[in-house]
Amino acid sequence: MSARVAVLMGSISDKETMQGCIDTLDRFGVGWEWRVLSAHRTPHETHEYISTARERGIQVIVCGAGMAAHLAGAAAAATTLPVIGVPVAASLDGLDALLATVQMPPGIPVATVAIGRAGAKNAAVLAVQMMALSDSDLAQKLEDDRAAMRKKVLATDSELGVA
Ligand code: RP5
Repeated sequence: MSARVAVLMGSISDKETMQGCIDTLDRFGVGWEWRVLSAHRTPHETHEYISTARERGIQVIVCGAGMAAHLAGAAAAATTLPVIGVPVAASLDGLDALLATVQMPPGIPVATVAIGRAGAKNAAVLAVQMMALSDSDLAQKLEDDRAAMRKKVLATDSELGVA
């Protein structure tokens, strides 16, 4: 399966958080590749990877980083592919990463999701939603996923019972 989503993380210490993204992409049957690349520690390699992503068939880029989280912003600056940012809680409960990821200047957006593993999962769902605009199989999988979630919540609701 060829990779359609690139998942980048600023450090191997972000891997546990970003695993949620990978697992969710697997659940939708979407091909991915992941790399450890840092806006600060490997700026040249990051730019090289991002600026050639489109020609390698990548459609969406997900970046997870903590602290002064500039990876998603640096990626967005180097491509016109959509970039989704996952703030990782490496310090200050992830508030530093959230602000660094979300506060992009006009013209260079980063679609920023929730802090941590919930955000990593939602980054994958959002990437699938973007690709589903031109992929009816993925659109159906999204509908099925919503239906499964609804069923699961209603099952737990009925299990609660009454006094
Ligand atoms: C960021 O700094 C990384 O994304 C990571 O969340 C944080 C800490 O990195 P390490 O010191 O654990 O490599 O660049």
